[in-house]
Amino acid sequence: MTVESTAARKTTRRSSGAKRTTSAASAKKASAAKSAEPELVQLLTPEGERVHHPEYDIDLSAEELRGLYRDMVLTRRFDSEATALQRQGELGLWASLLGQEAAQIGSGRALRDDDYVFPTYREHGVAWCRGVDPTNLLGMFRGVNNGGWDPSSNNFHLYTIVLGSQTLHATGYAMGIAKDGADSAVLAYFGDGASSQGDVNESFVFSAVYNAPVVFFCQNNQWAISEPIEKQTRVPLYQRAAGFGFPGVRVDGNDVLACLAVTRSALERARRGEGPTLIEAFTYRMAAHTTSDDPTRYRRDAEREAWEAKDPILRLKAYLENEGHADAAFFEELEAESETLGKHVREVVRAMPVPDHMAMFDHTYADGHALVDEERAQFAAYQASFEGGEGE
Ligand SMILES: Cc1ncc(C[n+]2csc(CCOP(=O)(O)OP(=O)(O)O)c2C)c(N)n1
Ligand SMILES: [Mg+2]
Repeated sequence: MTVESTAARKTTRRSSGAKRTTSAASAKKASAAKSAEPELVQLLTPEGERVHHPEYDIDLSAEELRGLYRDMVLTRRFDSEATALQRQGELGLWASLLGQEAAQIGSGRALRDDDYVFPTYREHGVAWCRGVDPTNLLGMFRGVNNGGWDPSSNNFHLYTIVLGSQTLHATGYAMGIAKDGADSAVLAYFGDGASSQGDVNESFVFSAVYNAPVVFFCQNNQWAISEPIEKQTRVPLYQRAAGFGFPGVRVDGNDVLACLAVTRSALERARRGEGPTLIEAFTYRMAAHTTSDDPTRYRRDAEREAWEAKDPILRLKAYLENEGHADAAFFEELEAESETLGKHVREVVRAMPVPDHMAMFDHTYADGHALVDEERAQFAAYQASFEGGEGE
């Protein structure tokens, strides 16, 4: 063999090696791109086609499917009624859940009665699943009470407006029930914006190291008022769980079946003593942040329109119809039930008693307080300063 030919062979080898490297690199790149695409657990496509998932699946009867549909329709009706009441001046404010019905009904229906829920201020669908009278949610938004209900009667904690704080309450509660030896679990809701709060990250640390039976359900509705998700995180939110040492999963938040299956599985895991799970429900806030917000100032109509095609109610309706699981009579009855609910909500809100202004001082401290007494006296004098003495 000549020197040239050896050199030539070497070159050939090198060049084919280089080729291999190139194709291996591009394959690696392609697979990295693929794995960078976060997996979304989905059981019902936006077109209403049933698909299967190797890890999460669910077998529901036609009646159960109709039940989920009914929950979503009535929740949406309640919500739109509340928005209308605010526009009519009957409520001071409303935070709509429009678009998030599947995330809330799916996760809410995964709960057992003895499980405990810590909501934010937007979980009207979960409240519905817990059997909280929807009109109870409206007192605070009308400004006639402090937003109270008895959390222990439905295992549904009070609405929490201080972002993320409820995840710590949930973690502490979960650590407590674990010490009691109960096999129930805790479900804590929060938003994509709240995921940046220290409280949420602290609750991840505590729940992980104490193996607390809590499921964190993050509704990533893509916006925190006017801040887009890109301003909250550089990685898909569910992937954060790995850094704390527990599983995270991203579910199609507009797919009620997938939300039910994934939440049920995470709650079961918590009950078995295997610790927390982070569920990221990938969804969209179709309405404004609250009735005080104008989303046209910071987001495009086209974005909302793209999500309208993924509507959680329409896709289940398509599935029910295609499979013959619901007939025209079912949809008609539900429409009538919806009307009745709307009327009931309007009547109850308008009849809510106007509280005695002085009553706000009554329950600040159980045993009274000198400062509160002083404030009470000042406020009484202020009221008396108006003509008629009532401050009206
Ligand atoms: C600790 C705290 N900081 C700021 C606010 C004001 N605030 C109320 S709602 C909100 C955005 C929350 O966004 P996200 O967590 O995504 O929930 P979403 O409203 O989208 O359901 C902010 C900043 C607050 N309530 N609490
Ligand atoms: Mg949000």
